[in-house]
Amino acid sequence: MKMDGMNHSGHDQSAGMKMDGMKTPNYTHALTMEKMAMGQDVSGVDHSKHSHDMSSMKVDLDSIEIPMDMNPTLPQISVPKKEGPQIDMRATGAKYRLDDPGVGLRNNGRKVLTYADLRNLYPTRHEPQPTKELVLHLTGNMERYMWSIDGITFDEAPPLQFNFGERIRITFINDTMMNHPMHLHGVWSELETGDENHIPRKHTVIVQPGAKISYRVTMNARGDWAYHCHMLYHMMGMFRRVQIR
Ligand SMILES: [Cu+2]
Repeated sequence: MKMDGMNHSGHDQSAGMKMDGMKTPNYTHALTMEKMAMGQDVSGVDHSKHSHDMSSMKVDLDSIEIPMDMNPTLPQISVPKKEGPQIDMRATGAKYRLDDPGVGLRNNGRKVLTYADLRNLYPTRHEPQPTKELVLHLTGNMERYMWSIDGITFDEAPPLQFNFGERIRITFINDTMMNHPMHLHGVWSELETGDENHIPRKHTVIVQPGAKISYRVTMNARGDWAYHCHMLYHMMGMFRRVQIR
């Protein structure tokens, strides 16, 4: 079976997971913060022409960007994991690659929009920082076309349980060579793009092969919710029940 135009037969695993020199998003806000700390103007207004106009003292709030810590130290939620033939590869050194257009769309001469370009039109709501992190590995065996999360399929997995109102950071590491659009029902997935002030709120978040992605969730909807990959053929394994109590 051939998928996504990739030839999976007999591929070298290390070569297969090699990143093509991709980098994490370039954040300009650190520099912006530095300038502001030094008392420099960051609003882009030329104050020299109207230095007596008090309105020019106004700081453009939109330009104040708070650096986002992409590797915060948070207590980890422990989840069961299983090794075995259901996992045929691991993404060692998975990185945030939000600016990567993805397989087949890189360096093709066109501007390709990526998650790094996604910006909420409205300022981020004032939500507390997450208190815990849930790290999940998207796992599989390409040859056997088996899919799982942390090596465990839906029928074997205990539900993921959260307390109502909890603020959680979820990080996915995609150990496979396919994209997995992960959908957590019932609550918003607030994607970490690097821009702390305009965090996009999503339902489904695509996790690219060999990549890492993080988002924040406020568990503010009581009930049992589906959490799954949106690829129909992956869903049986890449599925979890989420319980918010
Ligand atoms: Cu999938």
